[in-house]
Amino acid sequence: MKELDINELERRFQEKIDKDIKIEPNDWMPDNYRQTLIRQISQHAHSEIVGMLPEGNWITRAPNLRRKAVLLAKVQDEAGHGLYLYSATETLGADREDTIDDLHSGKAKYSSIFNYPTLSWADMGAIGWLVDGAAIMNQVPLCRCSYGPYARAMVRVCKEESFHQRQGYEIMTTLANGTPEQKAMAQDALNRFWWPALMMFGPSDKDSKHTAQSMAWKIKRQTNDELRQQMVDITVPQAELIGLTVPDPDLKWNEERGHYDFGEINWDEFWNVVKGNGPCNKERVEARRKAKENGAWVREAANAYAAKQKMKKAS
Ligand code: FAQ
Repeated sequence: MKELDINELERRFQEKIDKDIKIEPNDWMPDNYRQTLIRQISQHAHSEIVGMLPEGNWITRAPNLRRKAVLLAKVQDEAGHGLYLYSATETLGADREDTIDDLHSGKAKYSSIFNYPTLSWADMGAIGWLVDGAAIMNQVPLCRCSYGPYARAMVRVCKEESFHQRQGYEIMTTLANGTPEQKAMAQDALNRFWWPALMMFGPSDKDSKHTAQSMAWKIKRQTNDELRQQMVDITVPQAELIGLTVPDPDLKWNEERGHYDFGEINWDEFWNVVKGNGPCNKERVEARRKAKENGAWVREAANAYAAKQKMKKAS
């Protein structure tokens, strides 16, 4: 194709983006747009799947049948989110097995938050409230992402995340209104998950290498810092309402800005976890590798069955 043609294709593509017309799988798109989406959506899919592990750890230890049933449903929802997202990645021409292999080899990232351990039942509350809360904050704008399949997947995902957030906050509310020991457990979970939840939004805008281009393409609709600020503004009053204290001595309402000021994130900790050196990184990737190994017989049986069906049809 001539240089001029590519320029024209790019011009038309950007015009669609500017007019808020969705880009669909068979539409022409610049290679970098495709690669950016494959990177973000596959990492998002990995996050959903790895994100099942910290909570999966508590299904057998839920305090009663109702809590167990709800947690089981929530963890299954995360599996569903992972599957929609892997499918969305496939619409861009990526091979699902390759993207999963990238997770297992450490080449692909997944959200830093899932590299922290879940030490008590209250962590199920903190994850639902804060982690799903942060996920919703980040994903509601993604429902307006310029790439159709990702935007549409996000609509359903956000509805389910909203139920997850409420169940987490309900656990925290129950514990915070319980015995002093239960309240202390809830506070301890908030203390451990607050900062990692704020880190989920990614590096500060000045250090975010992808934001400017992703905003121009309307993949991202808000910057990492804007979303983080919204999370703080919405969550602090929720903590106050149930009598818990956000572990940030610099947290203060700023009347002039109409926002909370908050302390500096420990970016060394963030990058350390992103690079694979968090408390549970190795354990998480190992669990996913083992799951793939242990499921090999299912894939083989399914392939054998599919081949047999094909032969039957052909004969
Ligand atoms: N952890 O230039 P930016 C959930 C990487 S789903 C690890 O700002 P971008 C549901 C980033 O990939 C949670 N790595 O990048 C659930 C990039 O590296 P690369 C996941 C991170 O893409 C709840 C580099 O740093 N949600 O929780 C993180 O513009 C409960 C530079 O960063 C999504 O994936 C991080 N926190 O913005 C499940 C949402 N932050 O790729 C179970 C979709 C940044 O060049 C239980 N993704 N990095 O090697 C996004 O919105 C964006 O990709 C951001 C990062 C905002 C995560």
